[in-house]
Order: sequence, then structure tokens, then C-alpha cells
Amino acid sequence: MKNKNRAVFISSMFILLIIFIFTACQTYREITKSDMEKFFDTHRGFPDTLSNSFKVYGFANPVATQAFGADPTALVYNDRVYLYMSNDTFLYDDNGYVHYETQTAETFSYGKGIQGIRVLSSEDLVNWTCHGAFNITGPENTNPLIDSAEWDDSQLVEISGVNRSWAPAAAWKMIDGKPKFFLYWGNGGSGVSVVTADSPTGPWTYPLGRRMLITRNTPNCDNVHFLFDPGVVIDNEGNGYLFFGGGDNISVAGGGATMADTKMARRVKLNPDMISLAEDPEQWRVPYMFEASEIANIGGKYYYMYSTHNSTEGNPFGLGNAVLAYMVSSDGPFGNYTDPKTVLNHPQRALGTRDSNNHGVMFEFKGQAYIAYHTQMLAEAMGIFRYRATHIDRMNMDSNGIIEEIPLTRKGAAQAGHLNPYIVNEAETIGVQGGIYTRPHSEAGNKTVVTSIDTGDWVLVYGVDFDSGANKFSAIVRIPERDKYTGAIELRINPEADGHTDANTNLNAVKTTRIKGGEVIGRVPVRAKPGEKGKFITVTVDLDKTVTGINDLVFVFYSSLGVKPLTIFPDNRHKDAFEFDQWQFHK
Ligand SMILES: [Ca+2]
Repeated sequence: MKNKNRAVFISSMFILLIIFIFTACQTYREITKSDMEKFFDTHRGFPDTLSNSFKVYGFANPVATQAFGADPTALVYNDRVYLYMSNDTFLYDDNGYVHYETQTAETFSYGKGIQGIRVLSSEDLVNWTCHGAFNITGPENTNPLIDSAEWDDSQLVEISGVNRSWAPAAAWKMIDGKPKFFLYWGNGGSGVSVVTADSPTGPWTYPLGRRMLITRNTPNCDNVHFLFDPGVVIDNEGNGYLFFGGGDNISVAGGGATMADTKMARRVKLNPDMISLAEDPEQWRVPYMFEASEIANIGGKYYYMYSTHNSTEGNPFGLGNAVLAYMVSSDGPFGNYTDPKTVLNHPQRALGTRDSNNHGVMFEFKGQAYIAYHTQMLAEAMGIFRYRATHIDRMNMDSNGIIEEIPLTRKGAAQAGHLNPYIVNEAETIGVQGGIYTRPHSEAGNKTVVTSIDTGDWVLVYGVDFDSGANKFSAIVRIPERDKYTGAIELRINPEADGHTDANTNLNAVKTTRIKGGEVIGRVPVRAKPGEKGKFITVTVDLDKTVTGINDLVFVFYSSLGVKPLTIFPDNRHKDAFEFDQWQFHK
């Protein structure tokens, strides 16, 4: 009896297995090369033009267009530059539209305001890897362009009274033989604190528990109008210094304050642990200072930079209203500084944007000096404004450290090095793109994927050095959790710019740009085999030809969910198409 039951059980299992294999064979069919040619054929539904971009092909500014990022600060570590930025975030009205024309104040005055810090990194200043955003007061790694409605307030990290994370400053140093990373930020205008990590991309922790590093109870800080905008520098001996403060309500400062000397600037030496003050902060004179303290050690000279206030014009230094000005010291962070000079005009005057404030940072990368700053060009290209994105331009100083005023360019910095296609590259490393976003995914490389993929969307990376020749390509993609789904990636090199590509034109809802053409070098099918729905899979294909030398590389996407016009409204995105995680070429 027992044996008979077992035999029945085994034969039932065998029949079920046959049915399963049969069903699986029924639903899965390989995509042929001819199928894929049809996907990308404009006569069969592929759009005549690829999705619009918010950046001109060939340009590097703004550094990223799939998310905003304001008040940039820069940190260079292992030949990679990391940008940390206030995470300007779309706010929607009751109808699901982005707040813009009716808006009378900056984004950070609304609702949840800026509670996150966005992180991008690059080895060459033109291809930027998106590391998402982490929220000082909320869950890690959100992309508010996609997930703002999904924030879970119950996950907020509770730090008493901390609900903003504005304008970060970053530094790293070796402590106990290991690199340690420090990110200082302002809790709105009411205090400065710090998070630390063992890597430049976190995870970040609060070394001070529930305490702030600087509050109004800190000596000499109760009469600072805006207690915010930290800038940090480490001198050649390894000592850290913090610069902060701002505001223009000189009645707050007390006696003797004028618009020429608002008495709002503070500086303080840090202890070797970088998370405590070595002394009381001191007030120091910064002519016409309003906000945006940053300090950089470039070639042994210290460049203190700040934004002037709106009552600056007519001063003896020739400074304009809300420009970025700098003073240079050759004898240490607290040394003798020169008189201020303008380093960067206000974006509104220089670019014809609707920018209001000004904030930036100087940094040195691969032996060249640069300035990173923000403008509203990205938002205005989207047809809105107020939200800010980071730009970078090259900067030169003479032997005395004097910098001539830097033109704000739409083109941005030149590529510093090339991308290596023979290592694993994150798909969220982007030079220019049309139609996609990035989002966090815990199982993805770099915990981030390219998402919202529609037919005709694309991602381009600049200056890929294929060297002696690539013959195969691998992609890691995430299969969507839906039936009968097909996607594909077409690999192209060296396309042409299309649409408005003039270096003096601001893009907007009418003046749009994209790429076209290029040489197709291969195609990657994306279809689930049985059991692969919702999984990350690797697809490897032979290229149509051996690709050599330095080329710009484009991933053009096909999705059986079809074409969707580029939109910034949350109800009009394809979150359920395939997602792109990593890629690599093989010789
Ligand atoms: Ca990834």
C-alpha cells in the first residue's frame, strides 16, 4: 500500500513536470534578430524621432537631467569626483501637476521641503553615475522624481527638530588607517550637523546621535541670521575647518553690522575626529556675504567662496548682486585673505534663466581646477522653473591664485579621460539621456536601475575607449512582473545631435533636442524565460562587427508597452517596463 502511494505520487509529479515544461515552451519564444530589426523600424511603430533630452548631445551641463541637485559640493576620492547636492524635489498640486507658475517661493519652502541629499559621481566629468538620494530625515535612497508619493513617513529617522538637509559640504580623511567620509549640512537655517560613512556613497550614520554639531546655543552663533551653508576643508596637516553662516537681516547681528559687513560669517577649527569643535566659532569679515560658504584647498592655497547679497552693487570691490565671490589665502585656512573678486556671475544675468540664488564649490580634479554651481536651466527645459540642477565649468588661476571671472557655459567641462567598456558599468552612468529616470532597487548593482523605459528612450555615454576591439556585449536587465512582455536594447555608436543644438540657446518646451542616427552595432533581446519574471538576468549577444577606438555609445530602448511622450507628471510613466542595471563589453 505504501509503495503504491509512492508510485502514484511520483507519477503524478512526473505528469505535472511534463505539463510545466510544455506550458513553459508554449509561452517562451526566442526573439530573433529579424524581430528586433522590426522593433526599431520606424515603419512599424518605432517613433520617427527619439525621446527629447533636456541636454544637448555634446554638452556636459547640466551634469544630470534625470533628477535635480542644488547647492553642489564636491569631494575627490580615488580619481573619482562625487557631487553632493540639496535634493530639489517635485511638489505636486491636487491635480497631479508640478507646482510652478503659481509658486511664489523656492521649492524648499513647500511641504516636506528638501530633506534629501543627492549623490552623483564621475571619473571623467561628463558621464555621471547616479547614486540616488538619501534622506537625512527619511528613508535611504529615494528618487523623488519617481517615488515622492511613496515616501513612508513612519520610516523617518527622528532627530529632534531636524527636518531639512540643505547645501551639504563634504570631506574625507584617514582615521585609524581607514578612509572616513563626512557630510555637513544645514537643518534649514537653524543649525549645522554632520553624518559619516566608510564610503563616499554611504550608508551614512549620525555620529552625534540626536544632537546637532552647531546650534544657536553654540558660542557666537545665536546672532547669525541663517545658521547654515557649511563649507569644510582639510589643511595639509590634516586639520579640518568649518565655515558657515549667512543672511542679510543685519539687525539680528547687533551693533556695527552693515550690508558691507553683515557679521554673519563664522569659521571654526574642528577636532581630529571632524565631528566636534576644537574651539568656539569666530566671526570674521566677509564683505557683502549673504550665503553659500565653501572652501577649497587647491595647490596649497585656500579659496573661500560665497554668494554676495542683493544689496551689493556699488561696492569698492566691483562685486555684483548675488554673484559668487572668492577670497584667497596663501597661509592657511585662517590666514590672510585677499579682497573679494567675482568668480561667477549670477545665472539669471549670464544665461537668461529665472534663477534666484547662487551657490557653488571649487574643486581640483586630475590636476585641473573646476567650479560646480547650480542653475534652473534643466527645470526650464522641462517647461517649469524654480528647481535647480548642477553645472560644472573649468577654472584657471594664475600663480598668485587669482581667478578671472568664469563664463557659465551650456557646454560645460571637457571629458577628462575615457570610459572603460570592459569593466562592469552601471546603466545609471549617463552622459545624455532621453525619457528615462533612475530609481533605487535593493538587488541592483549600485542599488540603482534605469527605469521608466519606453520605446524611443535612450541613454548615451561619452567617449568610450573600445581599444583594440569589442565583439560581445552583456547587459543585466530586470524583467518586469507581467505576462507577454518584450523589450530590446539597440546599441549604436556616434549619433548626430538633433533639434535645437546651439550653444547659446536655452532649451524649453518648444526648443527641444535629442539625438538621431548613429551606427547600429548590435541588439539585445529582453524577454522572460519561465521563472524569470521580476528577476535580474544577464543577456549576452555577439556584436554585428568588431568595435574599436573611442566612440560615443548609445542604448536605444524598445518596450512592448510602447511609446509615451516625455513627461514629468507622475501618472504618465512606465514603471512596469524592463529596467536596465549594468553592462559590459567583451573582447
Ligand atoms: Ca545599476
